[in-house]
Amino acid sequence: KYVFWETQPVTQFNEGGEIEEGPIAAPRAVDDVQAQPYCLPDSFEWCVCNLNEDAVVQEVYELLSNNYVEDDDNMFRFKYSASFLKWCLLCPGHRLEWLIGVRVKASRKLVGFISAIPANIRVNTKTVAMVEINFLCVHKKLRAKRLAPVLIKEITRRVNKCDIWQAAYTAGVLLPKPVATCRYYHRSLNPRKLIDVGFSRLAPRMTMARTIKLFKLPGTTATPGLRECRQDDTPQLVELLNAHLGLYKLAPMFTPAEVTHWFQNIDGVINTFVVESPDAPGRVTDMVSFYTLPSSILGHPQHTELKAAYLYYTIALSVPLRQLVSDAMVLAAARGYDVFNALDLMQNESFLRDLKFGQGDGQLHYYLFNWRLAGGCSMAPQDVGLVLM
Ligand code: NHW
Ligand code: EN5
Repeated sequence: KYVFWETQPVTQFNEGGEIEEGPIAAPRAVDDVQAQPYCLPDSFEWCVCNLNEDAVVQEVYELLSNNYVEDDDNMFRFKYSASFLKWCLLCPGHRLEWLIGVRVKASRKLVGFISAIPANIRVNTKTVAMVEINFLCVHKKLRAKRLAPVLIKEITRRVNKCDIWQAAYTAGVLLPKPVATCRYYHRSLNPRKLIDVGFSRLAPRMTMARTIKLFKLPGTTATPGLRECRQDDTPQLVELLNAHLGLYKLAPMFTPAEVTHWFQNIDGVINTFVVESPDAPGRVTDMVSFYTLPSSILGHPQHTELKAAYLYYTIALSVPLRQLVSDAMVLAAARGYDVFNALDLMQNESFLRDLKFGQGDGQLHYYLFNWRLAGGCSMAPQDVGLVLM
């Protein structure tokens, strides 16, 4: 039973019937939103995590490195880098009061976090000013004390104070009620290490030598005109992205400032490549991007970190998507990544098998806060055009 989520404006599991698509809770005025922060247990206090300060980024980085998401068998834990957190959370339109920390009053130790960033998200025909919620984390020693609902209510209040009433978020856990459920797929770049650390296994009747050969990638990319994205590509990318994302039922709408921010090249954070047409110099026809999210390898004597690339947004117009993603993997392999990950959303199913991805044991549920789909229904992974970090 979902004691907290039953009280929230989210689609419940038992819903159905003739309900219309749109907000779940009646619209309210900003002035009617509670002015006071929610109460925390006595020994804790709220803080704003100003990620422009290196010492604060370091505290958030350490909280997440030690307490954030693990796989089902607790073998790996996400280890977002400090520079990744800055890229992700200091995006266009960010508000510092939406980077919420919880500290122990006595020691000032950071023990909780949640973040919101603004995003225009289209659901079917309606584009809604929303926030994306991410990095909800409570220190391991303070689990199951109902702190998470307080963090969620407080960020809801602060976002509502800015006249925003909807949110999108993803989670590996099942909550009321996913708008879509995607699967993770993994493509080995460094099979020996993946097998050594228990991320993958040697297939039956396969030797290590044959496995390494199976996953070997070409030394160079196949697409003529493929190059790193530059800031002056933004106008063309805005057009390409917003047109392409129109194919999906759930997708962001990017402003030029957002395209410049989300599709740049920051070593070890985000990589974006475009195809500049060999026939029409200056004309961008395709793009592929991936972000870097390493995981700590828990309790392994030799290896401590798994270097993973996650496929972000792609647009394939002049070459097959399979070729663009293959080139992205070649570039990732050359940069020393161990594994290349993707979800089965957008048109990704079209290349997963050919490019030797295998299904992972993790799922990713997509959720909307205060927005219901017609009839309380959900959509297929291929209808999802939104990738969150
Ligand atoms: S998903 C990653 C979330 N983080 C982790 O998994 C890190 C490791 N785990 C923890 O830190 C990406 C804790 O286990 C957390 C829960 C903090 C997860 N989302 O405090 P209690 C995101 O960041 C519900 C939502 O006792 P705890 C997205 C749970 O069902 N709810 O548990 C975040 C229960 O409610 P119920 C979650 O283990 C989206 C209640 O929390 C959840 O000490 C947030 C128990 O609380 C999750 N991932 O702390 C929602 N995990 O109804 C945003 C558990 O069952 C909504 N719960 O009684 C929108 C807000 C903005 C709106 C604006 C208009
Ligand atoms: C919100 N933005 O479960 C994020 N990862 O499959 C929060 N499995 O890495 C949401 N268990 O299958 C987080 N190897 C939800 C995901 C949480 C992390 C998670 C899964 C995704 C994962 C790996 C390791 C499993 C270790 C044991 C996995 C098999 C891969 C193999 C590669 C070669 C071909 C066959 C498959």
